Amino acid sequence: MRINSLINFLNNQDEIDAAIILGNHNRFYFCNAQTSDGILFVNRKEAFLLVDSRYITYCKEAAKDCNVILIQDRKEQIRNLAQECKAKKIDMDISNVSMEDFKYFSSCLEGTKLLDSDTLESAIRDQRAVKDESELENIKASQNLLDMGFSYILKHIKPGISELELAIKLEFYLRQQGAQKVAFDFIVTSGTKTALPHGMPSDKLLQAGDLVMIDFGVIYNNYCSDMTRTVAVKKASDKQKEVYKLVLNAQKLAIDAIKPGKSCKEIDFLARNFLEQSDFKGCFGHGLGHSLGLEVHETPNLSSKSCDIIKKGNVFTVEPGIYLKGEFGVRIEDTVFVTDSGVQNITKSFKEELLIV
Ligand SMILES: [Mn+2]
Repeated sequence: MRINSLINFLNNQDEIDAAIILGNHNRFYFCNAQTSDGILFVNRKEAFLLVDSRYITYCKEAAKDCNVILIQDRKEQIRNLAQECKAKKIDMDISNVSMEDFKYFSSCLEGTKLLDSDTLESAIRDQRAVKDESELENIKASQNLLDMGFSYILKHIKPGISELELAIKLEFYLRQQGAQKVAFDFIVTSGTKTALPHGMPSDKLLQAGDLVMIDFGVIYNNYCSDMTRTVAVKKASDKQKEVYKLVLNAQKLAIDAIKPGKSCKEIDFLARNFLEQSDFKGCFGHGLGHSLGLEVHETPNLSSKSCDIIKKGNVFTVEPGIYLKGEFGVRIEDTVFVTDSGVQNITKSFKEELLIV
């Protein structure tokens, strides 16, 4: 019944008579059909999903709460839908839409203005930020695969294996366990490369004394997961252990403070300020975390620039790090669900101290 929320939205807007949604994730979110192409047209009464012959049979079965229509003359069909509901202004969801698409849709309409305001997008973003029970279950199942993957890959971390081989082994295992695909290119780095927050795996071989940073995520049942662990190969220095402990404490400080009503900004500040007060000032450059769901990066973000207030049903990654150029880096990333009074941490992999494997 998610379409109803769009219909209600339109009925509460004086300036918008209908909406066009092109982005794959938003389209899927509202009509439950997974296609790489299609148009969702919603007016104040009902919704129409326009798809081509590749998807028509599937969508007639899978799509919920909308009229599924075969695309024949796209231009004419869009114009007719706008005219039938006497729309003067149509707002287009421009997230994931090119300028070219926007111009094309504008040219389809006669006597109807196509808007590119942020009103529709922000309403959709706000709705998607609050996950329902089934979404939480899917994210948990997706994260569960990562916890299995981490246990699996620990067995393969040893001197002489390359970063790339570890990344490939991990991906292959996760696919075997049922992941639809990876949510992003895995980050598997070692030694001084761990000081790059988003380094890419190479044929570099692991050595005793290296830290290994593994940041990975998959899509399961259309929902993303994302986690990071940093471990040591065979031995760890006191400095590596100290930095690990600091990052872990910064993460715990933030996780313990997350609850409905707090601002995203203040959670970011808690972890950031804690690390700034340490001997490793200025070594944490990126945001503390992001939301995830159908996409691996969704809003709200736990960042110093965010103006969002935390709500029950939000999902956040919490991923502080310390990066020491030319030496090593440590990042620890968990995913938490916001409950009535705090959070539920769904990342179960061990993190209490720097693992030496
Ligand atoms: Mn992340």
